[in-house]
Amino acid sequence: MKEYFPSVKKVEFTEDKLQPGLHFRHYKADEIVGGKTMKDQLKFGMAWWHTLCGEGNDPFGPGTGIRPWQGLESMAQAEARVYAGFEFMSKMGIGYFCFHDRDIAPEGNTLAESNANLDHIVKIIKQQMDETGIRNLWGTANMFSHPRFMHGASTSPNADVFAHCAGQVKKAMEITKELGGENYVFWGGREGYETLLNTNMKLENDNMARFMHMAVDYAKEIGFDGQFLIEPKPKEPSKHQYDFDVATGMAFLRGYGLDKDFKFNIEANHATLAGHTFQHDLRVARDNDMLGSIDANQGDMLLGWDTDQFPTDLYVSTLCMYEVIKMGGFTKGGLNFDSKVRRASFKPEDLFYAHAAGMDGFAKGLKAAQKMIDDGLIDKFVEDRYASWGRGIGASIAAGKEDFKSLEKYTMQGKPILHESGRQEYLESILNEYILGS
Ligand code: XUL
Ligand code: CO
Repeated sequence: MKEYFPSVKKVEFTEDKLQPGLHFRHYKADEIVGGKTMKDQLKFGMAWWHTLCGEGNDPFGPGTGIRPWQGLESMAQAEARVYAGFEFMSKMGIGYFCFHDRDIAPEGNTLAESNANLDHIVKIIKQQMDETGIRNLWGTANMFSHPRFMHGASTSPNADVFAHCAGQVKKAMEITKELGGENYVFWGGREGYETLLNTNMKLENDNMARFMHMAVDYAKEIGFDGQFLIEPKPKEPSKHQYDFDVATGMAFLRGYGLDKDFKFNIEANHATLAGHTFQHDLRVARDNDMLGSIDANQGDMLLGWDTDQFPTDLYVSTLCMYEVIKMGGFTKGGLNFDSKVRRASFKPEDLFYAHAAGMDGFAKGLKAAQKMIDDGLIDKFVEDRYASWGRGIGASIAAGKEDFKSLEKYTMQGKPILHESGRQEYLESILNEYILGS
């Protein structure tokens, strides 16, 4: 069997954190953290589109990446990517992958031709999955690249586009089921608008909901038991995307009676584009029992777009894993590296270094978050901060026994209001200790 990355051997853990070269410094697949192996806690996934299809092109120039499948004709290239991808994941010890339909097989001239291309590649993927034990975290349909989606996908003003999308998602769900996908993702990159001057927003949202209902019905019909996930993003490529953030997505799902059928796939760089911290969107989803899966990456504070960088910021990975552990860990979800190497990191080995950096960042984050939870110091601080709700007037309000009149009477007694400090700086210094000490 041809080796696609001969310069790289299986990536292993080293005790020596400063040893140069390609190693894991914190990620030890079998180490138990919080009662489970790191591998099971983190459920890392490789994003087919970035790792196997991206070559570093940007609006100012073409790709720079050197990739072992370059120069082949499109179906041969798609096949080579499968073998190379499974070699890559095996060498990295990554247990899952995520894909768009058009990442794994080229689009044909007709839907039927595209579907035939998919069937051919899916067979090879299945065989590689059987051989390696690597699984599918989620599948999705690319309904944003082809020019037919210029006005949107299920929200296009053109009903023929809606029909095309239905056919495309039908097939994408079928192959995700065939590959044992644990989730199916909807990211609506062009489900939004450029100007309200030409947009019937109400109709577009109604249509998007019609589309989601059809997907739910079809999943039932074919017995697909993966979790449906909405991936919010506020903009890019649209000026305004309807699934702006978790709160907006939740209002949409509830308004159209879809909230029992969907959870969220939350991407770090999308949350920050929406003006939130990553942890904020994770918390909103967790508090509503809708945190499904995660697209792990990070943005750049100085740039206003989705840079999809590999996640190396330990504060972010720690607070992310804090939310994941607090929800009881992943069930169907996982951590998909929706991340790409920088354009100047053009060598094939850079793909390995980048994933290792992300995996180490999350391993460290997992350990720090687990320590933070086991110690209970921060949780206790928060609990104490709200202690007034467990006694006296607070307990009475929470039990529904009070109203405006009774509370006015209570306040008229003139009891002084006593505050405690919020101690943010102290808590931040404690967080530092968990990260440094884990
Ligand atoms: C785009 C993005 C997508 C989704 C899947 O910003 O994150 O790759 O994850 O369509
Ligand atoms: Co994503």
